[in-house]
Amino acid sequence: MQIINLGLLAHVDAGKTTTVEQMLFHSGNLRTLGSVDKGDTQTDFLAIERERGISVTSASVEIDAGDVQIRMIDTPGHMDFSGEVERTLAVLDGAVLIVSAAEGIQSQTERLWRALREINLPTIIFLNKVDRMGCEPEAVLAALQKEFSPVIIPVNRCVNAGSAEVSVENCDISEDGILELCENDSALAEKYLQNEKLSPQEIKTALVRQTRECLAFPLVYGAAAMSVGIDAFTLAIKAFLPSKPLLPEGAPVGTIYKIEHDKALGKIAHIRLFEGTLKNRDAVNIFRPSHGEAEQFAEKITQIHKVSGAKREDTGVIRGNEIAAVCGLARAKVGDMVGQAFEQKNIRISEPLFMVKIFGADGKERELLQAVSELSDEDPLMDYTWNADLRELVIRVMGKIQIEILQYLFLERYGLAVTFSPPSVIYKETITRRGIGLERYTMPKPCWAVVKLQADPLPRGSGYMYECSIGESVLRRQYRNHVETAVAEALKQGRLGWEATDLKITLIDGQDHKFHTHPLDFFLATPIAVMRALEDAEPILLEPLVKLKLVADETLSGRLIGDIIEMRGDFDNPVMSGGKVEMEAIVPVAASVDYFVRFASLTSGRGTLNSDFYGYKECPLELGTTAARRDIDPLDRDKWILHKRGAL
Ligand SMILES: Nc1nc2c(ncn2[C@@H]2O[C@H](COP(=O)(O)OP(=O)(O)OP(=O)(O)O)[C@@H](O)[C@H]2O)c(=O)[nH]1
Ligand SMILES: [Mg+2]
Repeated sequence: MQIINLGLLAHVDAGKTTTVEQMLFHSGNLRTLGSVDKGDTQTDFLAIERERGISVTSASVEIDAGDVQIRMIDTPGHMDFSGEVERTLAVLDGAVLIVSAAEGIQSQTERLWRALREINLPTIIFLNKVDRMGCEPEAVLAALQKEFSPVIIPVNRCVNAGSAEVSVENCDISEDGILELCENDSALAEKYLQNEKLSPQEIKTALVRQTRECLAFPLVYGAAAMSVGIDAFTLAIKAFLPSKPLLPEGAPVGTIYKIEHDKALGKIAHIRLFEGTLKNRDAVNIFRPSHGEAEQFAEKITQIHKVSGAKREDTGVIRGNEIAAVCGLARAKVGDMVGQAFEQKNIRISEPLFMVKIFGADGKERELLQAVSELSDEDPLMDYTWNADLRELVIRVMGKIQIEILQYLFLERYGLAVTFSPPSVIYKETITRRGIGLERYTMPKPCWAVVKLQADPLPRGSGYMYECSIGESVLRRQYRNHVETAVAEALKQGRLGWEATDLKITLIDGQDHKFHTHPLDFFLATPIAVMRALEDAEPILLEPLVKLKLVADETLSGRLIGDIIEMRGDFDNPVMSGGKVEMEAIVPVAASVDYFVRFASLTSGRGTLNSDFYGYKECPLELGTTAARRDIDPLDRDKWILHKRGAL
């Protein structure tokens, strides 16, 4: 038996959920066809998804397609739930990028394409909604070939596109397509140049090979809601994407990509196994990536379910290359590795740029914290801080839709009627020159931890790096690990109150004491050294920027330029054509939060505005915001030491 674990990715409303439903139906795996508009599909099974007609979490179903089992993971398309997509990417053998023939390439389509190319995942494109009046499938294909890759090659064609009578038929690969394939295959090119005719089989073989090597991308036209192109699509998945064998035995190696909480079953971890098997009652080692050495602990499996939409079947076993829901892993988190630690590539599609305070759970703080901790196990990007003194809970979020969904979840799942403060922007901070931080924690005895750190600035977007330049003879390995862990933790709140990034910290000296060092002394001393190094290195604010793409009536160009300047933005030369102006601008998130509403009213709803996270850039202190320290400042040294020693 062969398996393909396949992700369906697209911008919001492109038709992912509809396509999965149709595939289930066409393959005979579903008796009655559901629809998003009626709210009865297999993969949008949460009440909120059915009510609102959008997917909020990823959901998977299995399709028996003859000799291949296709596990399809339907992902949410709204940018606010990009984290859910990121996590799914880690467990796929192939991907389908759905593009709507009516709306064309959207910012989210671009982000997803970039992510797919970065992790080198074989990809098919499904060009959906070819029935929509006024759609131009050929123009969207041309745009895809221009923006994404010239080796996007249609394997079928539409008849009567743009009408309810649309149908698709198989076709040979075009001359242009063959030429593109030849670009990547010199043997094929040679044969073609010598005027030998290439057989359809040879061309197909080349396309299969190049798809699997991520050099070519087959494209299928269809209209999922009209049941058009579904069989061609299923055939393309089987023909072009790589499948994996079912591995019935061996030591397990896998990844947890999704966590759910069920009232009856407790925590449920969705696992993709790459190798080996797991069974009921197995004890399994879980590894958590962290700075320093991976954390490790053992858990016992209580149940294993095969999942299809909302349905679960108790199978008691998961085999290599399968995906299943595993119960009993009480401490598991998304991103944990199962069986053994291995190198995992993390992809960031989007990041939470806002934070909000949660109100309204007076007297129910314990329940609120429990709820937030469960929700953040499910979505690690939504981390939270609880300030016990101010009794204030702050979470990080992607955007407004996520806040609405969270509000619903708090009420529905936990009976908590909460409200949120307006979102405020998450800044970061970095340093502008080399800084040194030394802490000698040798009094009051018993204690002994000396830590000397060096902080160096790195280019924008590099993130955080750590190096240890001292060996065993200077400081024992155990303590060097403590320093590394504590540095990463301390950098979450720099001197301006924000996460410190784009810098490198090097441990350049240290000392422990054979008798006096208490096992946790380095956790106490390191944050002080970190803060001193940051202070010495002259911290500055970084603010998040977005790239806006604006298209509006030509007569509005002056107004748009005025708006961008007012938002402290930079813009490229506006391009005028056909009575429209098209412009790209980079603007601070803080200044542009409400711009979507203003733009819609300025253009009377006839303009289009796309925004995409661009990165962080230096920002003068007076234009940004510093954040209050959420706990005791390590540079308030006496208080910090007392606090850390548990005396406060
Ligand atoms: N005309 C037309 N409408 C379609 C087609 N496919 C889907 N739709 C409609 O488009 C809307 C969105 O479809 P979904 O399947 O929910 O899209 P999605 O990509 O899963 O959306 P999210 O999960 O919210 O990102 C629904 O109203 C569908 O009925 C199609 O081929 N033609
Ligand atoms: Mg959906």
